[in-house]
Amino acid sequence: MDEKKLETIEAEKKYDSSSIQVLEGLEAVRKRPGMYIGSTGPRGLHHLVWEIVDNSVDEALAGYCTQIDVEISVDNFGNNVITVVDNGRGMPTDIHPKTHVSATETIFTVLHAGGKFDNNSYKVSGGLHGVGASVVNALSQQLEVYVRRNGKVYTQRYEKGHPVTTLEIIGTTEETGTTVKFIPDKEIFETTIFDYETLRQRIQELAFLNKGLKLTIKDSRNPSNIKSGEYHYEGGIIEYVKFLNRGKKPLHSDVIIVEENIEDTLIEIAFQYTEDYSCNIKSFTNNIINNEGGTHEEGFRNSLTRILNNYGKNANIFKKDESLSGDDVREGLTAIVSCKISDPQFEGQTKTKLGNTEVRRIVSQAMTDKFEAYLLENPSNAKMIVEKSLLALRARLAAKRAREATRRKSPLDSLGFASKLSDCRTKDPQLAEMYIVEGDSAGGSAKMGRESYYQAILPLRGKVLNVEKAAMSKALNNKEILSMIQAIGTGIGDEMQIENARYHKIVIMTDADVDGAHIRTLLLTFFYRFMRPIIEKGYVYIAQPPLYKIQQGKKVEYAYSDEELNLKLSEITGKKDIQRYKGLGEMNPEQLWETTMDPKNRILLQVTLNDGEKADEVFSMLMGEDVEPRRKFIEENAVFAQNLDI
Ligand code: 0R9
Repeated sequence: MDEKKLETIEAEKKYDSSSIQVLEGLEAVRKRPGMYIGSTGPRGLHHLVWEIVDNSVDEALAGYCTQIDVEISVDNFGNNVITVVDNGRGMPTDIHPKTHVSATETIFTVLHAGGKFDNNSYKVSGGLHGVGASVVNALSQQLEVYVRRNGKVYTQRYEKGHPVTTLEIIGTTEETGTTVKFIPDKEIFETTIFDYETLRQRIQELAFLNKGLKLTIKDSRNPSNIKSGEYHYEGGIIEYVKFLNRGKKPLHSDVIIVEENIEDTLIEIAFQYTEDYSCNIKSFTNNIINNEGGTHEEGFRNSLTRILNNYGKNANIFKKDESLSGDDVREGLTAIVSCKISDPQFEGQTKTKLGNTEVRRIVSQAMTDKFEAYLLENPSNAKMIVEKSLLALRARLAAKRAREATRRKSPLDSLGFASKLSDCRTKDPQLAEMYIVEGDSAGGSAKMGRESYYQAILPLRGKVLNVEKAAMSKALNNKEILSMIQAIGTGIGDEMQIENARYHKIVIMTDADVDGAHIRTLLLTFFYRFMRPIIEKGYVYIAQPPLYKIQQGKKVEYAYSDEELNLKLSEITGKKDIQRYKGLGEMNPEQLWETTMDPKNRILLQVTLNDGEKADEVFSMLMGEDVEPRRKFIEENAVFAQNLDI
């Protein structure tokens, strides 16, 4: 609540009027929930849990809470119930002099009350998070709080944000802590069913990001299938890096840690090189992931390049004129960059990019202090890291020379070979679409069926690209992948310029079989690793061809899922013919246009960063040495790849 409102309340000195003011605030939340929690879909729903858990994490950061438990259960009416328990000091329960109600009630009924009452110094929530317990309360059909403090147990109950009891004492206890139990309001949310895996993953992430803090999760909704997890990492982000590198071969056994508190900004960086070629940097501010990076990540990247170049020069490892680029020093790198700061500024498309400029310098200073010392103290690891980067540099230069050589030999196009791209006529990227189509025959149908003014077709031959056999580095040298890079027009990696994208829709169209799933995984992994901005901008889509054709006399209908097929069949009486499409090649040009390419009928799934990350994991798994998960992937995708958003 802002200063002005508090003054009005104080002037009126009346409990009733103040509580009316308060409720006005929460009505606004119910009227426009999206403004406070982002959406009323599954994301917004899960956000409620993080609002409550964040308060407990803040108490842990203040040094008073060591354990947080989250449970999903159901009540007698089948509603999902969330319970969050912490063992902190317990929320203050005393009557607040300005609002004339207990601090607990104020926290749950006044918008943004948190900052007014706590000591502020440790509260680090930022971004969409930290809007507080009152928002959760406003959007819950029921909420109960239990406070264990001063030897007593206090409780209060609310409905849709309104208190229905006063804060009362119901018992005694030796313990301290806070419990919040809530049922999201069905009138507000599109769904009120929580996803265990979503909650579990974030809880594990919070455990990695807050070393020493124990977090547990339990899903007791189905008595015959109770799920639970316990996460507690004394090593914090060091263990996070080890976790991300499981299944990869580390180049050096230890995880390098840079930890410093400079100008009230806590910087924690953990990183380790592997024999892999990809780079995985995750950055966080106040426990919230920054998908678009920001000044902390820039500081880290820049200093990594600077420090390794300095070391290589001083140790006489480089041949003359050799200088490592950012891409070179990041090959095979896994890193967590986490900062905790009291006034985070966010920018970028999704407001997930850290903007505080001072952080760049602070991270750079911390890296100089700690990573330079590490290299001097661990000369054999230092040499391995610099030499790995050097290999990347030399491979990059060799590939460039080879490209230039072919270009001179045959002036077919800038890549030195005839691309199979059938381009569209428009040059307006906002209108232009590129279909990446598996197989020459489907490519042919797509070419004939398309609307050539705005649809370009690039056929990729499936066999060539079987990801089981092709490492990402091979994919990079693959002619078809190269023509795809050329067609998109942005370049890749460090040199990528998103504003040069020639299409704002890049549609992956593959068969619904194992090969198709492989190729899709490869392409998504490739985009995720080398052209991430096109995913961030939402330019990448997955086409969804129909699975069935239903013919009754002359009438033809299509079904895109088994459910749809059953529904359509139940509506049809009489003789019908059902064809199950095994590949795009089975459709003629008109059918392909009508079902999969015509904006009027087609279903396109927009790829998110999360999809890219998952594809990257699947890809690593497919490349890995473990046969079992690969067999499972093939089994799951063999019948039909229904789960298109892997
Ligand atoms: C289960 C979810 N837990 C919480 O929401 C929670 C809030 C909270 C808290 C304090 C301690 N534990 C908590 N758990 C706290 C206590 C004190 C000072 N600051 C914070 C204290 O004892 O002095 N609070 C978060 C906001 C507030 N308390 C406050 F505004 F009421 F002070």
